[in-house]
Amino acid sequence: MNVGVIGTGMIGTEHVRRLTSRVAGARVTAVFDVDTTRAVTVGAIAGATVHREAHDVVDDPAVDAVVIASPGDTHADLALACVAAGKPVLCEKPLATTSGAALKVVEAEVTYGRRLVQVGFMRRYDGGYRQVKAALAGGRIGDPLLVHCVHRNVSVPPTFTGDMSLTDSLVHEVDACRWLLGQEIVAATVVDVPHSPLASPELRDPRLVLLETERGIVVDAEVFVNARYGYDVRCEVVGTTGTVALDAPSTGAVALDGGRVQALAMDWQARFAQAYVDELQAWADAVRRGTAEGPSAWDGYAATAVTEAAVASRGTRMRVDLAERPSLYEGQSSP
Ligand code: ISE
Repeated sequence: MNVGVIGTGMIGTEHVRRLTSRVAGARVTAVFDVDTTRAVTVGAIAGATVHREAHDVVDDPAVDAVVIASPGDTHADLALACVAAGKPVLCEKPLATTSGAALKVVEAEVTYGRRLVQVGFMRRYDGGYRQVKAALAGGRIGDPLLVHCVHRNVSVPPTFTGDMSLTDSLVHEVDACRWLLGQEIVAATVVDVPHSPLASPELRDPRLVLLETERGIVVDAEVFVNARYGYDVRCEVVGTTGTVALDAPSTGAVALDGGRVQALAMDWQARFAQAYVDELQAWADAVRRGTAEGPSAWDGYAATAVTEAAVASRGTRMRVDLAERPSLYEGQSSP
């Protein structure tokens, strides 16, 4: 399967490396980036053709499937182009920056008649999250009542502005909770907390967000993108008879000088390294079988609708009014 990769920044470069050396049955044959020098360097990893425009990757007759890893505000347009060309696409999150734009992708796919879009919610492929999901599915903790989520980044680049802690970071908690609980989120409230002096005031960092599901489960999600000490993602589901908590991949514990230290990943590439490989492998396998099975365009739309409500919240409870879910997405909670 020949893959075209649009966007060769941090995540795009890693996807090219993974598709080249870790994923079976796929190879990267075309790339594009607004920074041509970067595209040439990354393209050389795979011996790929470097295109002059993003859309040229989609239109390249030798490209069977596309990975979109360009900035978020370009995603919806490119995903629509892939659907119009009938090409399967793995689109990094968020699917779109507005719920209206995400819904257009859903509608285009419904018109096309079968799923072509997978959204890059890689946590669904993480071993720890899968254990939590299995414990819930097996009824091990009874009925879920509430969920505690923590999402802490060491720091963010200067390009990370304003509401991106909701649209780019919280969006993972939103998808993880929808998937774990098998329910839509119907309301979001951002609670004001004191801001870290180490973060730009524009960021309002950290943030505490309350999410409510359609059956009344409440999620409290802390997003702190300048936590400094490490990349720390936590999730604990509290049920009627027990709780289940996410384990991070083991890094070993070093006992030294009267203490015991457990290393943390310093960024998501390290923390979710295996999840990214498994996500790409599952995507490639599904595409080669002529199916699409991972997080769908509907999941991308629903998550964007929730983060949009969170952005609008500023202390007030905002309802999330979703469109009606098309039958194309019924029964989809994979992987
Ligand atoms: C980033 O874009 C990601 O997707 C990471 O998984 C997330 O942890 C980080 O907060 C985002 O900025």
